[in-house]
Amino acid sequence: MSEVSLDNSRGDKAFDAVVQRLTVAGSMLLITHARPDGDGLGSMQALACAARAAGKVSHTLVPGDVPERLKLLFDRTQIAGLDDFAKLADACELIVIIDTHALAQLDGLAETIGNYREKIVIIDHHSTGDPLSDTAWIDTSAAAAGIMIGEVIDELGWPMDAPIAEALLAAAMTDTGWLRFANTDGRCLRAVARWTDLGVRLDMLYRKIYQSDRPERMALMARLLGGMEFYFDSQLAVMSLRGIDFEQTGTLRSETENMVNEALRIGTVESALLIVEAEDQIRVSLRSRDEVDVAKLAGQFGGGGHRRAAGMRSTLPIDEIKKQLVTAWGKAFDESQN
Ligand SMILES: [Mn+2]
Repeated sequence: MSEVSLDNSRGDKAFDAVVQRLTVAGSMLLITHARPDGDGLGSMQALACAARAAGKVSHTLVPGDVPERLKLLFDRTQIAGLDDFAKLADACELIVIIDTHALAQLDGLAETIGNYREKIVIIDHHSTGDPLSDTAWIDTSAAAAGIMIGEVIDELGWPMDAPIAEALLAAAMTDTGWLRFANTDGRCLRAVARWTDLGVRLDMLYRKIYQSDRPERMALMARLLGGMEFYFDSQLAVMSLRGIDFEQTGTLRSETENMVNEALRIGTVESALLIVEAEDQIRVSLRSRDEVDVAKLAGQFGGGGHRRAAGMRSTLPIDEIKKQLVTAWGKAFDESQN
């Protein structure tokens, strides 16, 4: 993956170009990343609903499974899968890729998406990715893709109602850890205030997203916390979950979402890693406070993301990738102190 440098300020050429493409398109296919989160799904649903309210045809697609609990939250638009991609991509005038511009995040689409380059528009806030289109608004200062989608909808003058606002709030609130993470800024808070005023109950949204766990997930969490390891004077916390942990607790890989953040409750912890053994590969979530850029760290292993939140995958055995990551983190931390 390469660093894409584009003009990042609001109201710039990239923003205008995206708005222009959306203005003239009569039909669009909206796509977010595989293993979708609240930001990807919320952004996609909000734009899809606003586009339909503006009289346009819009479809949504995820290249892979949608977690069950998020499916319930974002059920206002039917989400297509990989099998429908070619048909929808051929039929639609525009393909909008939201909350990613990395081929590695598009899974089964990585091979074919390049054939549709002329139709593609990117709306993303990640620093790492691939040059999938010439029309790309990539604003790494945006707290969530949902913030950007809200600004696009406003600029287009498309209708904004309470359900659309709720989808955007789900996007912004989950990507900021309910307004706790360092990416929470005035731009985000102003948007959150405006959307809440449209009649969204934030407490109900919180309950739906964060207080609807199954008991099984708590059992998985207990294993995760019990097995937490510390390195470098407890500045690095490493958590791992193996296949057997999921089998014995009756949980799914998708239920580990947000668990990596638990380690940041500890005062000394500068970075946290969650290493998950999936079916055919290892998935790692990385979080950091200030010193270490985990997007760069993940980049050493073919991953990417944001400075303080990143992800990567590996086919190495779990103990080997853990060893390599701990060593790489130590180096990155030392460098950050110079
Ligand atoms: Mn996001």
